[in-house]
Amino acid sequence: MATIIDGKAYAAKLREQVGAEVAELKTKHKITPGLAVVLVGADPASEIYVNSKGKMCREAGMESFDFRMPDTTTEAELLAKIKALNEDKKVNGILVQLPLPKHINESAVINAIDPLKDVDGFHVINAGKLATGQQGLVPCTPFGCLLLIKSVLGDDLSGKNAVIIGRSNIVGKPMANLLLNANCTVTITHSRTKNLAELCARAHIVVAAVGKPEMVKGEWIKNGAVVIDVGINRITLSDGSKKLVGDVAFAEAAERAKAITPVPGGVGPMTIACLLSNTVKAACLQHNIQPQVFYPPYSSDCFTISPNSSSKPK
Ligand code: NAP
Ligand code: LUD
Repeated sequence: MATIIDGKAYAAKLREQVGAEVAELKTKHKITPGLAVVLVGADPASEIYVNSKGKMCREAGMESFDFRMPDTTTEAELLAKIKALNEDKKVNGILVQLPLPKHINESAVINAIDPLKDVDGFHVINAGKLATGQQGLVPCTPFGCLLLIKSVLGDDLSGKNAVIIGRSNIVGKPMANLLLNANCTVTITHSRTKNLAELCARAHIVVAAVGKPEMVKGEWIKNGAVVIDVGINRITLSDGSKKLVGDVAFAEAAERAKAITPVPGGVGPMTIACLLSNTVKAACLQHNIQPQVFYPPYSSDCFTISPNSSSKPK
């Protein structure tokens, strides 16, 4: 039976380390990192994530600036908001929660964010830096996945076969680049991929980011693989109750995997913890200070398998 990777506990530990770095930035440099989160519209799931981002930001000792805009907001109005946040010295990180209403061009909005404040790592400059192996801000979800993978396999992932299911700009592609930079042999798969089950069967690492409930079957998984389930799907059971499930058939996959992330309590909490870490990183970069938490290299050696140990980052 697989070890269940406790993303919630790892995320709490990472937030604790971020909090310690924030405290040091305040005392040594008189800087309080600030994160601005912009939500356009009232999607219930987005509201939950955005509230949680603000709360955890404040708990880590940072400033949180919340902006709620109606779903009738025009692209020009949103771009004007971003311009103001780019110019605001108290704001070190800017995040525009996705998805945006259909009438707004997402890339135009993302690319209007100052790349040094782009704590989502979605700006084309940060995407390009990641793709060419240069330091930049890295997307939170795949970065969290990498840390969870390293918590199981250690820092050296050289030569591992990694199969990523999904090729979105926010998860699949940056995940592939992170694992490629870590010397894995990476296969990116998507809706047109043939023989997905056979490709998965050769993978030491499987990352599923599809958005299809329990699509990845236990029999696709190689014995001893590490399985990271990014999917968040809200399904309705036959008795009418609602349940959150991932993209992986968890019980089946857990019979073969070495380690597997649950949904909820796996990748989701890591996304938010990595956002806080990116905000501190951004504040440091803007003030020419060397950041500490996971920067560089993307080491997990301060992030031991025991989530309860209180070791400080090295
Ligand atoms: P997305 O933009 O919808 O991309 C989904 C990807 O899955 C696409 O590349 C698509 O292929 C591929 N796909 C669809 N059906 C497939 C199939 N039958 N076989 C193989 N590939 C298939 O989604 P996303 O934004 O990456 O998110 C994926 C999931 O992760 C969602 O459930 C989302 O809610 C969740 N998520 C969770 C977090 C977190 O923090 N836990 C963060 C972000 C996203 P094509 O490119 O060919 O269409
Ligand atoms: N947009 C994200 N849109 C959606 N789950 C998140 C997320 C926490 N610009 C921008 O935060 O990084 C983003 N940047 N995203 N997501 C998804 C994606 C965005 C998803 C789940 C969770 C963030 C989370 O904490 C909990 C868990 O898995 O344990 C469960 C809570 C729940 O109801 O999903």
